[in-house]
Amino acid sequence: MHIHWFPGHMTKAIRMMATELSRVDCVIQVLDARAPMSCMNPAFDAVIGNRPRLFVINKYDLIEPDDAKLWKRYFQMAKYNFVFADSAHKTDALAVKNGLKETASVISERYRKKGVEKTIRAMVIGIPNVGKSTLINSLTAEKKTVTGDRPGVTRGKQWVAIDKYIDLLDSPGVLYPDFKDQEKATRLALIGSIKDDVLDKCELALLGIKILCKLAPNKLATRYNISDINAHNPLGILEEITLLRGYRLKGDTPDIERAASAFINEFRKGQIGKFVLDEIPLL
Ligand SMILES: Nc1nc2c(ncn2[C@@H]2O[C@H](COP(=O)(O)OP(=O)(O)O)[C@@H](O)[C@H]2O)c(=O)[nH]1
Ligand SMILES: [Mg+2]
Repeated sequence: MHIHWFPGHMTKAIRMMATELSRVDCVIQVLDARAPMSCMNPAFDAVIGNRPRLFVINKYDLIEPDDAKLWKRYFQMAKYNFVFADSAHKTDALAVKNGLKETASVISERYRKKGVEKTIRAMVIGIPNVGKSTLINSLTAEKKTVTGDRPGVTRGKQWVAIDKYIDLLDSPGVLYPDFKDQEKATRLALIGSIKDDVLDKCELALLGIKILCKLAPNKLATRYNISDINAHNPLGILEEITLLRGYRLKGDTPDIERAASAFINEFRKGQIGKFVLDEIPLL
């Protein structure tokens, strides 16, 4: 399977982003903690320019604390402003707000000297499905933006007042073209950042199973009750899942596609376990 992951509207989205960015003070770039490197979009860097940027390493609940420590070290060494967040459970709202205020302090200080308490206008950017809208919701009392576990749910622009000093602008997820790096494409597909309709579910599930067999075969074995996981290749494992779950089509044919969908959905929700798909770079 060759994953084509640069639908045409993404180029337009980058252009729109550049226009919106001219009206904001700083940027919150949301990354998925399971693949933060793959979520970095080189096309963003050019349009962000020298605006202050806070990385929110989101879906923190879907990785192990030891891996979080390694990411923390990496982001510190790279001298990035960053915070971890589990937006789905709204546990880190204060840390995110403080991180943003600190990141934007150069700007607020400049205004403060003139006696003005500046409202920081920040644009929340990132590739699809990393949790941009959920993050904004987690910072407000009421539900204000639309979220969904599929790319492309956010369209149009909406400013949300977080408090007296922070306004946030949600944005549609933007991917970048990198046709050659299919490993990255696979990771992005597994975390749900590439539209499912351009993917072959069975092939993606097989690639995912292959990765998990390397990372933590025991977690896979436990989730699906596979007793001799090392004796199977990825297809064998997917067949086992189909069998053990009793997924069948009419006429009793095994419904392998249903097993593939189940695997992908359960992986995305963290039900198989906590995994980091990207290699953590050593600086
Ligand atoms: N486990 C977990 N899921 C999250 C978190 N943040 C967002 N999600 C889920 O990820 C999916 C995509 O979220 P959404 O906010 O629509 O992403 P967006 O496309 O970047 O705006 C939704 O199913 C959210 O519930 C998080 O911190 N932890
Ligand atoms: Mg959204």
